[in-house]
Amino acid sequence: MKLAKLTTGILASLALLGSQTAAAKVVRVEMSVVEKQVVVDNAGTKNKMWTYGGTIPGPVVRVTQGDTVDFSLLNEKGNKQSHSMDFHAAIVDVLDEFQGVRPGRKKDFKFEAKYPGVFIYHCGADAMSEHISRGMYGVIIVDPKEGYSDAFPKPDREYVIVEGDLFEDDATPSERTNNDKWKGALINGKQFHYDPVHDQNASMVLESKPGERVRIFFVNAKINESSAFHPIAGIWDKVWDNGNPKNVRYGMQTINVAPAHGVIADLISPEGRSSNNALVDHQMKSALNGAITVLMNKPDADPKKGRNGNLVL
Ligand SMILES: [Cu+2]
Repeated sequence: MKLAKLTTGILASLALLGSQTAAAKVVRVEMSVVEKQVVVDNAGTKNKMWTYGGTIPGPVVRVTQGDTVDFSLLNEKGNKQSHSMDFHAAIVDVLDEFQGVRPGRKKDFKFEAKYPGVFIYHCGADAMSEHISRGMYGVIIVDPKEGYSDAFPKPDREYVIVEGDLFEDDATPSERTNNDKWKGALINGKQFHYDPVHDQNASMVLESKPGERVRIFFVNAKINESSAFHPIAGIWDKVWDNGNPKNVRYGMQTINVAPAHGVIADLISPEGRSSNNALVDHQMKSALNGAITVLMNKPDADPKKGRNGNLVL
């Protein structure tokens, strides 16, 4: 999903703040809340979901450390619920900026993205467990102001993967809170979204060329359970906890990602041969109910996938 494509309900535009702060920008981000039926698997099954902009996850917001996000949330007329926006990249007042917005109303607030990393955003309206597990979450990437370096190299490909919950449509807020009526794990909004091995209806996989550095921006949007993020047949070359270049770990097998947390994880496939990885939540309950993503490393990899802002397939 390209930032430039955010025109359906969402508009992101950039404006220079002034010559004094040439690097820092004001980034305008608008989102609408849409309550609708959303397809949650590759077979076309629909569930009653609540969304930012009509998709699960919502649009990827990408700014640079030091930028100011100038944000508007429109809760569309005709929606039944109040909704809100909680950017984990913001340092503000929970009783002010993150307050709920009633249907037909709009709320604006600004914040400076002070820390680099990969952060979740989500709805915090009551009951939060229902709003998040019906799909109200997304990712904001804050690129470090220093840019790339030997310690934080530029990747060849970038993909965003968000793991979320799927509950029975009629699960109540308290059932969701207790993880009752849990049905499966969503990867970017669908069970087995990129896994034709476990789901014959799946039509997409992530791709790279042999030897490329593939960077995964991973966020766990499940409401109760951690994710055990592991690249089957590979080792994470480097992992940056919270996506901050200062928090580096080397040669990791499985990364524990708490609910509402994110990591950047880099994978480098063998050079000179084709190979495949399965990026899984190694908790079997999650993996076998939807949280498996196939990454194919092959010489004829699609040149567009994971490049030029194509972060979400
Ligand atoms: Cu909400």
